[in-house]
Amino acid sequence: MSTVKNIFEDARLMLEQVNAFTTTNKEELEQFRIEYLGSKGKIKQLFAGMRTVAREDKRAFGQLANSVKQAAEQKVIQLREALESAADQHIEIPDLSLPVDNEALGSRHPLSITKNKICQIFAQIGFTIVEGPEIEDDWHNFTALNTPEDHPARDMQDTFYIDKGANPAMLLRTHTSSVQARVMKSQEPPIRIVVPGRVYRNETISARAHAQFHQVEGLYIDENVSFADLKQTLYYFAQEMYGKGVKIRLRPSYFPFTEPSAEMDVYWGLENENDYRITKGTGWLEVLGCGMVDPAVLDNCGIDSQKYTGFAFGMGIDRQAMLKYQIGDIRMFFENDVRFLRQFSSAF
Ligand code: 2NM
Repeated sequence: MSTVKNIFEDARLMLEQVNAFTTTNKEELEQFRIEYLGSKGKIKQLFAGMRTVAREDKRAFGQLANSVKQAAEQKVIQLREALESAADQHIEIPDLSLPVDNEALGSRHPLSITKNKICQIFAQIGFTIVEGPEIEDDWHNFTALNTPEDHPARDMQDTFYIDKGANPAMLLRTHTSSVQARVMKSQEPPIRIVVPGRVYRNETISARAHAQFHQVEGLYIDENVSFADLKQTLYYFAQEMYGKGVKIRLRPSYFPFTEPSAEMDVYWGLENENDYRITKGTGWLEVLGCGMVDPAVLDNCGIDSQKYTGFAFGMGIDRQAMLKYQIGDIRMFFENDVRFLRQFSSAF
């Protein structure tokens, strides 16, 4: 039989045990409830011990026993709620030993695939790939390239000016030739470069035209570079790009920075209605512009036009990619819709 002192101590110990109890298991909680609060439970026995307590201590003991009972009841309610809310949230501990799902690989953008193909063809015959700023000054974009002050391309309608008041005016480059002007200014011939990149023109956006598009331009300057070199280089390019049997033709044209200037067509064929549409009924498809670099351009950039000659060419990447992949709307390139993007190979 417990002494009075011991029964007080038993109660305090029980309170501590009740407060310290915890579980996330339903069965364990039920066992706890029966053990403490059941009809033959520890708390019932505690109250039964009241008769051994001296009269003057009964009140204090009663309070202590009640606090044990309340603590046990509270504990059962609190743990039951915690269990129910965990069940509501369907908390499941994941199996950390399972292998992870592989993330799907990204795919190369169709413009990048086309750009890389064009650059690789020229790299194979000794051209170096150069890139430069998209925000340019008026001098590198126009003046150096022999574009007169009153040329319509300089018009606000065609060019996005960032600061027309600045001297020189600042703009978004309208072609990548601005980079070629930079290279000519800073390097001695021989120069053999291709410049890929994004360019900007103030166009009304439609399925066929965009205010941003992509170009690859090329430049070759050395002693005795001739139009025959230009023609043979572009023929080699056409064979690599469109197949060994390709037919090309050069038509006279005009650009401020080349003289003479030409446009190159490749023979596409007239086999179906679509061929008629894209070749405007001629069977020929225009793929690039080119020419002998105007001596004034060389002089503007500090290259002796008495000693050196050069050829240059430029082509749009977007239209070539549209033809290659049969994409009917140029805006698809810039929407970053993964349903569009993942149709292209992840290879170069
Ligand atoms: C074209 C057509 C013809 C061209 C000229 C130059 C430079 F900087 F050397 F003067 N770069 N690119 C050029 C020539 C570009 O694109 C249709």
